[in-house]
Amino acid sequence: MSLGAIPGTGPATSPLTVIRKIKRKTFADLPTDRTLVMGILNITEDSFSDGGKYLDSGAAIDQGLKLLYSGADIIDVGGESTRPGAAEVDPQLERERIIPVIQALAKGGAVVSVDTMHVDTARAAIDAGAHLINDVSGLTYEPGMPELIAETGVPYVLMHRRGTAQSMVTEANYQDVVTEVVGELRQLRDEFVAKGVRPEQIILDPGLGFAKDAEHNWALLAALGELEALGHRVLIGTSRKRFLGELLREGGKPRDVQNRDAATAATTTLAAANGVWAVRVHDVQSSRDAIEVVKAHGSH
Ligand code: PMM
Repeated sequence: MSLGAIPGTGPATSPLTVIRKIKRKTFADLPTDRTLVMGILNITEDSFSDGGKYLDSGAAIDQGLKLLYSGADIIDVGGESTRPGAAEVDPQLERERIIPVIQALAKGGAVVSVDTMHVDTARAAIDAGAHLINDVSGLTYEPGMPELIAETGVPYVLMHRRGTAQSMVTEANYQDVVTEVVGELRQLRDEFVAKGVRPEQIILDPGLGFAKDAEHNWALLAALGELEALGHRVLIGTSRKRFLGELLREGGKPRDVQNRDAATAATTTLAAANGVWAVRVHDVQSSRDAIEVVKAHGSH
């Protein structure tokens, strides 16, 4: 889809005119009567599902608009892969990848979230129009991040992860994964609040797949209420992840990454039925549909 294809704009309208005509959205405009869908836009070389597809800004903006028009409430833009073993991306390169895309999508009427662990990138993203910061650094967050979030007042996803992309596979050791993840998130939350972040800015995420194996992920999914009991919005990311591929093994091998969307939508159903605030997914429509089903069911 090109920018000129935004509904109601007519074929002769230039993309820039189109963008100027669209009302910018704010975080407060997001629906509050159902679970939200955050569409994933990775501008990276090596993300496990969409790596290498959107390195060109035009392709990334087109994909962001596609996500938006298939029903995404939020577009999560990332310039650094978080997969286990992924090489770190220079924050300058990360910014070059994501800033033009954030600017275009925010102008185009999207609520934009930015998947970054870097304070300088988070600041540049907010200046470019991003509405929330999605930080997967977990227990290894950068100094200065709480202060930035307190100063700007933007919503902030505090995700659980032990170790770095290099070390997290070996750090998936828990006696009681639910108690430990909830306890570590509570501790992180307290650190952010002590530095001036308002509790309502904080969105908690158990970080499925980040220093967690399949059993850990299933245990956390079965105990979402314990996380919600901390009193914050909850976000989860299951989309196309390895634990779904392992569940659906075929011919002795995990199900292919591109063929895990039905399973992802099933986890969205579980999340929505448990009152989760938002799900982070690659395929937006199947999760939006699942949420509508849960909403209709709940209204009878
Ligand atoms: N998962 C990935 C990346 N970012 N952010 C949050 N908040 N939660 C997640 O579970 C999460 C994330 C990895 O998936 P990707 O490589 O498909 O983006």
